[in-house]
Amino acid sequence: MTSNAIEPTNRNLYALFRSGFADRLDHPFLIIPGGATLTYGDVETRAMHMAGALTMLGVATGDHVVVQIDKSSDGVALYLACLRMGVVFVTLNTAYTPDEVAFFLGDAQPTVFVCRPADAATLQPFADEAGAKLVTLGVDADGTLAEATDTAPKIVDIVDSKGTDIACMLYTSGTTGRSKGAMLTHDGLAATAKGLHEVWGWQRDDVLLHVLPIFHVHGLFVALHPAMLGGSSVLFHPKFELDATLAALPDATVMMAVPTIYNRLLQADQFTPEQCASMRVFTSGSAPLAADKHEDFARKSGHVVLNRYGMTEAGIITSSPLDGERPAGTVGFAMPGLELRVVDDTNQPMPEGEPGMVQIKGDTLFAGYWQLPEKTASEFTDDGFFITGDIGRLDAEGRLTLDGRSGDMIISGGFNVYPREVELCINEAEGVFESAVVGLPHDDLGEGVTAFVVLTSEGSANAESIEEAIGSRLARFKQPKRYVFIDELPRNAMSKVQKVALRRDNADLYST
Ligand code: MCA
Repeated sequence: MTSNAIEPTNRNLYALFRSGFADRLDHPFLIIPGGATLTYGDVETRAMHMAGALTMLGVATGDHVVVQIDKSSDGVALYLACLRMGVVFVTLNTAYTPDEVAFFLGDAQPTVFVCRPADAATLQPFADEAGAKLVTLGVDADGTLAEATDTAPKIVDIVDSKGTDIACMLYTSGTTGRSKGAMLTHDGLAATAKGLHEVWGWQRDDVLLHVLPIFHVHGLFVALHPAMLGGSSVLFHPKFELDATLAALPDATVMMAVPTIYNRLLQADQFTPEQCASMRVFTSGSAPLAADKHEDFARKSGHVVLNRYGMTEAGIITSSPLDGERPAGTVGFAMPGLELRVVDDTNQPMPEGEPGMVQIKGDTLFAGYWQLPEKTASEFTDDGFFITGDIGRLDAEGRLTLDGRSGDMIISGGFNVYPREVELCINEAEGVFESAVVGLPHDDLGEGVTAFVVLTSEGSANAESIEEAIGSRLARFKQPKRYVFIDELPRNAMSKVQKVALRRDNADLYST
């Protein structure tokens, strides 16, 4: 049985989801391990009251609400409240430091900033600076926003949105190290949700095992959205924890995760075909799944992982088929309605099997970077294709294999890390002359953030002193796992740092 979703006239994304669960308000939606089970009706009612609380805080349609909170059912209700109100939901990685949050608040200029109760005192000055009201939301329905919601009126209307209205804004960094707000529309997110619902054969009685954060595309749009569209249940884990995940597998039918999570399952004796007997599909993305791990996974679980390829700016771009071959190392075929090409420097299609730049055009694409029209324009070709920055090749059937990235972005445990941002911080540390940051093969995280550092002539910096200097400025996951001190950085004739050489000559740093 598939979703009852019909095409509502109101293009508000919430209206689309509701058409999928309207007849299932008593059906379990968020099943929290060792905790409550909330039905679709419970979460919707909470979202209506939360919309009332936000309205009383002065939030209006079109405003930005920035959120940095731990994963919780109230966090989902807050997201749905923003959708219903036509408010732009801007969610931040909980690992971001106050310095990083200060940048996002200044850039996004929210009416309200929702943070964890424990962070309120530290972040209040940054909210004040940005002119945002600060409220708090904890994981046990605690915090000032939760309290306000308990007594706020219900707002039962869903704002009539245009499909081109912005629903969410997610920050993604770039080669310059400056984060950019990717504006995602109701229609764009709806296209991704409907595409995944179709391509992954979503069943209303599916049970999604959800162990990812919901501050990124993967956990929020790729996982939660198709589940809501189907009115399906979600085993809503606060975060990935190996034993809890293994224990939940027999109750689930669908799991989505990053390769690091699957790598860890592979190491567990309890990860067996019997433990996975109820599972229908394991999807993997946000980082490449190594071919050997893909094969190990099939041997251990009896399931062939379904790889897919996505980006914050584009949602899911390609997916391996639900029924059909899923060769290791490939990421499948372009999603329905998406045009994909692999081209050379003149935007001419590459011959079959030859690597080139992946470019895409379609309904799931973002509406641009917030307040950066020139930067946005520079990432599109004259004929309207978005330049992904990823290098790939197509086989005779149109199946995509990714070969890497044209820039030097690192993907660590599924999180994107932009070397320039890290280098700028390290270079300001006492005693450092310059640095180069690269990703090196790391069995658990995929790539380990690694810094090659040249000291000033009288410099006496070391790993501890640099960590001290950058600790409050960069989220932990961005901070180098290793520091390698060298006399000089390898450079070519144009004195450009040769990161390829650093990667080649240090490939086994984490395996020795
Ligand atoms: C945690 N740590 C990390 C990472 N995660 N270090 C590097 N890279 C990471 N990804 C560090 C913490 O800072 C901490 O360091 C130590 O590891 C243990 O922290 P803990 O929270 O316990 O980490 P974990 O449980 O080991 O987390 C690993 C994880 C997590 C479960 C793989 O990183 C995760 O949930 N990743 C999913 C990311 C995601 O959702 N990506 C989707 C992006 P210390 O002890 O020193 O403080 S969306 C996307 O990419 C596109 C659009 C797409 O296609 O999906």
